[in-house]
Amino acid sequence: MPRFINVQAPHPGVRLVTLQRPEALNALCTELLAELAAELASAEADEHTRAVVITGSPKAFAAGADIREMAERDLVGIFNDPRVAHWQRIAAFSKPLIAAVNGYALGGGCELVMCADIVIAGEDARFGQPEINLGIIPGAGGTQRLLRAVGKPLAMQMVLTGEAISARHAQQAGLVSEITVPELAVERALQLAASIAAKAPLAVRLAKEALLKAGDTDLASGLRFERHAFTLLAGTADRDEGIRAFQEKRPAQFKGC
Ligand code: DAK
Repeated sequence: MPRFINVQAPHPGVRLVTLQRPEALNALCTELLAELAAELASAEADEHTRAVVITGSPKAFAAGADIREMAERDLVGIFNDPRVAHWQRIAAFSKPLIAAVNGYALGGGCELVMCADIVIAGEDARFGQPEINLGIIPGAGGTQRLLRAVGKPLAMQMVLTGEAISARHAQQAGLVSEITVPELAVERALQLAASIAAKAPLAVRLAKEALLKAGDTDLASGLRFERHAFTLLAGTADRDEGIRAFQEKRPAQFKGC
């Protein structure tokens, strides 16, 4: 049984993962990260899981890496840090990952948000990379993904000052897709996850892969990938079903083949 996460299945095809370490504002200790990485690996392997929502508590999505744990690691400890592998597994999750964020999303918490594909924020959420206040820099992709998400000036401002930004600012900057009242962030994220879960799984998978390509390759290579992915989907039964359902004016029943 995981200790620091709770997993529910509120809709068919949807898993809701809640970080549960309230005494430390969901600080991402190694054990929590290991549980999260294992849960995503299980969701990855389960063909019935089509989307995952990750959330925290009303006060904190996650307040970053566990600073107490970090204090115990010297250079060699950081060199052999088991968290690196957990983060890599989390970032490599191939199914849609939706973050529902309330309260603090700081340091590793903000980096976890940036591993998500869609971000719903309660209007009280705060996003920041305060590592500079500890004499370090972001270590789970914060310098790379933040710059790609919000552009150079704001990424520099956040990383160099450590100052957090509001949900509204994060949305304007491109870090957040939608804002809700805090009580509805999870519900809205689940609604989107349920909608995605009803789509053709192979199309969803290739759409995510193609969109992610846009962030890390040149335009010509990205367009080539899109073309190949588009062509591949022409051979699926779900594409035939989608087109037929449109013509017959009924909802499509996708099967994942
Ligand atoms: N780690 C451990 N405990 C934390 C914590 C954290 N990040 N954040 C909060 N807590 C604990 C507090 O110590 C306190 O515990 P007690 O004293 O009650 O035992 C409890 O949670 C409640 O916190 P506060 O009393 O401080 O609550 P406040 O409302 O006053 O303040 C706050 C909330 C979020 C503003 C404040 O707690 C805060 O500033 N927290 C630290 C935020 C922070 O600096 N985060 C960045 C950490 S560095 C890597 C991957 C990732 C990373 C690095 C490497 N590799 C793979 C190599 C990431 C690094 C980071 O995230």
